[in-house]
Amino acid sequence: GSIFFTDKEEPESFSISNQFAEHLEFTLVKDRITVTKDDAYYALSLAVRDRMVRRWLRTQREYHIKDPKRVYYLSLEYLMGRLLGNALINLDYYEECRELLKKDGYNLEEIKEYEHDMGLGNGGLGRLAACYLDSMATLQLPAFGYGIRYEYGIFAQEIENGYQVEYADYWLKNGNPWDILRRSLQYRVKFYGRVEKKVYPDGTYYFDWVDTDDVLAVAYDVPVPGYKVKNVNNLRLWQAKAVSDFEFSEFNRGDYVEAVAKKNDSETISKVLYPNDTYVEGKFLRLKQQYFFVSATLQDIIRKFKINHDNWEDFPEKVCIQLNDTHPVVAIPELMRILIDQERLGWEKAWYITTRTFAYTNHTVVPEALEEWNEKIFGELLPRHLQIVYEINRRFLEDVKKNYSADEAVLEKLSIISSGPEKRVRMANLAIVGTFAVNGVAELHTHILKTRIFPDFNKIYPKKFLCVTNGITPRRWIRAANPELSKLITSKIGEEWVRDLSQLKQIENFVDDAAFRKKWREVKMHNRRLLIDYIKNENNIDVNPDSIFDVQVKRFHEYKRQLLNVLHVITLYNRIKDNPKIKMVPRTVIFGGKAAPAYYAAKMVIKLINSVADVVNNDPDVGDKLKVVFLKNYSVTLAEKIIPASDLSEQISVAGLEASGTGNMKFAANGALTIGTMDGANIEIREEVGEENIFIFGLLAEEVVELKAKGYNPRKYYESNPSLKRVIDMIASNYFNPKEPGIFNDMINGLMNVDYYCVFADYQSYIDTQDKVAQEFLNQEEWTKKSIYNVARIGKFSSDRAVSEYAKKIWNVKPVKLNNGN
Ligand code: 26W
Repeated sequence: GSIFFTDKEEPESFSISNQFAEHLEFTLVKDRITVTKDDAYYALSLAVRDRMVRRWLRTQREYHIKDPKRVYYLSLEYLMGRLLGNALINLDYYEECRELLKKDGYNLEEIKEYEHDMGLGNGGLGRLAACYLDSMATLQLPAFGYGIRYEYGIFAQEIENGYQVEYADYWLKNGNPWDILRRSLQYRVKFYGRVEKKVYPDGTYYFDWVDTDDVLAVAYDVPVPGYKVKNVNNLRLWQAKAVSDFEFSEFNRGDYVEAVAKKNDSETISKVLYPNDTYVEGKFLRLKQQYFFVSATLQDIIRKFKINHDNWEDFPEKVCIQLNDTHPVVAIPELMRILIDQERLGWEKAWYITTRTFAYTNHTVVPEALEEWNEKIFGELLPRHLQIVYEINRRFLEDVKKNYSADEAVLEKLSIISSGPEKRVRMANLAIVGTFAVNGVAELHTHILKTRIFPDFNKIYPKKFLCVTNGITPRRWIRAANPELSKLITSKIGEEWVRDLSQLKQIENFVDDAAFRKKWREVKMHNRRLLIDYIKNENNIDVNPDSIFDVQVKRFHEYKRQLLNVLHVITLYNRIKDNPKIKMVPRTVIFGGKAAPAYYAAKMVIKLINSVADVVNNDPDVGDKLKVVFLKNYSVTLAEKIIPASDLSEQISVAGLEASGTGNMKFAANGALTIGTMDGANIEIREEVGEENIFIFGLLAEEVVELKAKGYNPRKYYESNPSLKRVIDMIASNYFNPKEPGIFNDMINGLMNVDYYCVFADYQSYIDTQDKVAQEFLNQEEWTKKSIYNVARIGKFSSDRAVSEYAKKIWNVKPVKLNNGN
């Protein structure tokens, strides 16, 4: 007999109460007197983790025995949020657990609040990775997430005097009950050094990467439970550790303490998440993070492959590696290096294997976000990889010249190395050349990739470019975040919708049921009241519960145009000031989001919002007709509070720049109507919900291009539109910032002279559409119908659909069902 529970057919089931108590006493060493709420959170999480462990082990064992093709999802970011509530829901144990805790005198809802968000990501890309983990587990796919265990996640945002101020997010300060250290899983990662050519007596040769400065990668595993299935997948996060057994060089032997301390510097590699999205800094440490992550991950993947296989040709049949943007693209030359220098395969064979293993997802067309590494930096840190990249490029361009007619200009655009005074490694070009599939994240985005960003690549590889429209997990974003709506839906159509979101279609049958619509509104009001309390606590603002909850929450970026939203707010304010007795539909305009710490223009938009809020919220003429709320420190957890309470979802990027958006999907799935441009997935949301159930405005993507081509003059709009002129003049004349005159001068100058993101061009169309929104909100019955249609028709945007498409069109992986035991 085995001592392991995993081996028992019908292991005795654990009682959560017992295990909760055991962890409080034995793991945390607390008693009735010393126990805190945070202890309760920690002990409960460990008890819930215990319930996952057997499934987790069994899942990994089953994948090992069945040896199916596996997919490895490589991402520098995972915005997981809190894990306790999600684990309970996916284990189908939430209610039972709450009741058991109640008997012990604990309130689950309250305990949950002690969990610190796992915020190891910036925004869209990081949260998408987290949603996909949930769907991959739910679809029972043999999938593995890999990432970095940053000690500091995305910074905490405070607002001081209206300005964003950043604080470090030391999320591990009270420990983390969810990840487990794999004590024996450590890999050596090499940096720097030089390449040595070693020649055999027979004249053949190979390259050796020597005199390197090494760091260890240690594995921490996080369980990823599927929804109501036995599969528990794994997210493996690497932490950097100094090599422990180093010898002192002749040179520093004298200074022992200094030498040991210096070795610890290598641990800074996993210290902190880079807080920019859509802006590349080109920092050494960032490239170190990327290679550290990729090297450890490939070593782990290859170790697993070798357990069952000794023929490298099987590698692409057994392994698919999905690269989440270009951040892990150094994996391409790294696999080449391993195959050629270590496994001693020839170039052609190594290239054949490599290009059949990797697939790449592009997440942005914003030019500042396309990664390029200065060749000197790249070559200093990774000398062998630079050689390999050059050789990949040489052969690629050779091939293009031979098989396609391409002039010098086209060759320069295709080249992985940019020419010019400062040579750079273009990671997107490397990604396209080194993979078998490149996908965009929405239809329009894919179209723009093919026609505008990479047209020459698309000509060479017409079948390589695909679209997989993004999706969101209905477990977190509906079932967990909106329990009241979930109950109402389930009362009508059962609860299968949670794993098959297309079933929401059935609630269309109740659109004409006035009692159902009333309940629908009651749910929204319930959620609104929770948010009202939160706003009162946080910002001390009294919000009118009958106002339109008009919400824009997302990272701050000029292309997302929070500024356009502010111009609308000021326009409304002016209408009130002109006629304080005006009858208007009350609105609460809510903002949330972080700006990259070095992104001055975005930070000034935050300051403007807070300045406008100060004036508007304290003006007695305004009353409860209009309120402006900036909620600080937007996060996954805050999103879960805000989105279910919203009526209007602001998705107002300048057309052509928002690759997809995923917030847009979360809002619609919770019954908010969208006001948005024809950008990203908004277009597909419109297609699904019907044009009468969404508010579309503004220039189309092609119109933006045309306007710019013929010479866009924002001043013309300013001069010909009195309402716009008045709003801009107010900002310029320090109306909202009398104590800090001039602070918005740069912003105003930018708008008047360049307006790169076409705020002025879309202003009037936006205002008109907002007026239409207000009109339609007056008719609550009709508005409720539209809200129901939005939810009923949102099925396409489940991450289950998105992940199934990846599995079929790109990965070629199939589910591994787990049924035995518990
Ligand atoms: C190197 C700095 C950096 C960091 C992150 C550059 C770019 C990024 C991301 C690619 C930015 C990002 O999160 N893009 C968003 O990806 C989402 C998921 O596909 C899309 O829904 C958003 O439209 C896109 O902006």
